Amino acid sequence: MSPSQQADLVIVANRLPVDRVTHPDGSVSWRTSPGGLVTALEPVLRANDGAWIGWPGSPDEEDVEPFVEDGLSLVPVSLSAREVEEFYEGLSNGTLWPLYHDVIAKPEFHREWWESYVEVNQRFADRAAEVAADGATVWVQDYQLQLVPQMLRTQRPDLRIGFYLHIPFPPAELFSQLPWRRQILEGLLGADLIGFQLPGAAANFVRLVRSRVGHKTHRDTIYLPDGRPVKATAFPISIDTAGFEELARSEGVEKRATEIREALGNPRKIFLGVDRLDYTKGIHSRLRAFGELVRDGEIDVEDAVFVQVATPSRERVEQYRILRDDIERLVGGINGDHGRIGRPAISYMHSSYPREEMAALYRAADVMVVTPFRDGMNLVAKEYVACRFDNDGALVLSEFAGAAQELRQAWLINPYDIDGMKASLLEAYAADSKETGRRMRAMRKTVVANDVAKWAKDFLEELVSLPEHHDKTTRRSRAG
Ligand code: GDG
Repeated sequence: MSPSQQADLVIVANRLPVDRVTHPDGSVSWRTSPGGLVTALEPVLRANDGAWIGWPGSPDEEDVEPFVEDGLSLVPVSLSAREVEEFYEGLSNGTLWPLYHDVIAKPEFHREWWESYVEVNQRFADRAAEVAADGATVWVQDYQLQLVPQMLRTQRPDLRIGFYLHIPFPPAELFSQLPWRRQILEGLLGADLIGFQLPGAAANFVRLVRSRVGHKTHRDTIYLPDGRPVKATAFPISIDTAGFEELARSEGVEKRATEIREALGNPRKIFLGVDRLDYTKGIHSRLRAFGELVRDGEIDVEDAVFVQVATPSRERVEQYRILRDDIERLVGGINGDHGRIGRPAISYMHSSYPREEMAALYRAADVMVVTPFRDGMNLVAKEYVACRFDNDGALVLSEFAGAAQELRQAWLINPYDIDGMKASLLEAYAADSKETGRRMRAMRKTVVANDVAKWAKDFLEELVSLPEHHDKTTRRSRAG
């Protein structure tokens, strides 16, 4: 698609898959930020004259024209500094994120944040309405854009509209706290197909629509008063499994994994945690559990080390700053009490790394520790499995991560139960290669068979194959 044409497939996401870089002379260039989503959608976008609508990632008053980068048509939506504060950091990450994750942190409700959310959603919907060709498929992503499906349908009833929620969808008891609950439900119902990570989330949504909006439902389908059906069902997301495995097998990564082990003093076992620094991820609890095992003499710092990578995230949001301080205090305390010269109990990095370094860490780690209190899926757990082509390595995984529904052979834990977590960490630490191999082989089968390309294909095939709803009064006529 050239910037002036319309697209048959449109992805609408909060972020563009590129970062805007402004140089000292004022010129602008773009740096690709390849994530799982773009890897999955790139082939379909190329095959379907696709376009991607999103925010380029820095507050910016002036509009940037659509452009083509590496063969992908990108349509930037700008946000002002105030909108970043109110729509993005505010309603998206200060209200919806904690509300949808079991209220682990207290959600804040501010009316001016909501107004900004509505305005920004409208801007994304307007952009999509301009860019989508007649009868095109539009796929809206995630919790920042839940009003877009309905806003878009009002302007363009000819479109096929899909929506995918990457985070959990909460039970009615929690969702009902939201002052704008009805608007969100109605916003989502503008879609023909709404995808969730897990069947439980889809069931929460259908139940809420029945009780709060009053529409008829049957299993995973909602019937709107005009007869239009909306399907709400689970499509568990995944990763580019083959891509990760290939990277993990590369000479550079293998060499780097050896270097990492050496730099850590070649301990017998390496525990690893890799997370965005977020209070949903259970980083503090897992480090506390590990610290207690060291304190109790169950684990010796001469034998084992815990490597924790915490990627900087949402640093302007107060709760994230508090969390960072808490974790750093805990790590300092544990290392101060139990570390020896050249042998810290925990090696902590507040930093982000290239994909190659992530793969090398996964290769170097004997026990991968993933302990969220609530997580839509958790891709880190799947990436670890994808990189273990040697069928070795132990995965300790919270039962509250979506991934636990598929990776049943992990050591499943309850992150609220510190003693239980300690027992599982010890078991995984002591497991022999026969045991880890048995578990890893089974998990690898799952992750190889269900990769992100299959996820995208399953969703889009379902979306286009849904029976067409003929409502002549609302169909858009191009000729007229
Ligand atoms: C949301 C949902 C759902 C992390 N640090 C670095 C880095 N990462 C990459 C990981 C992984 C991704 O970021 C994190 O994905 P998760 O799934 O673990 O978690 P969220 O960011 O919370 O994602 C989640 C996901 O959406 C997809 O639907 O699974 O439940 O919360 O891919 O590898 N990558 C690089 N450097 C880092 O320092 N290169």
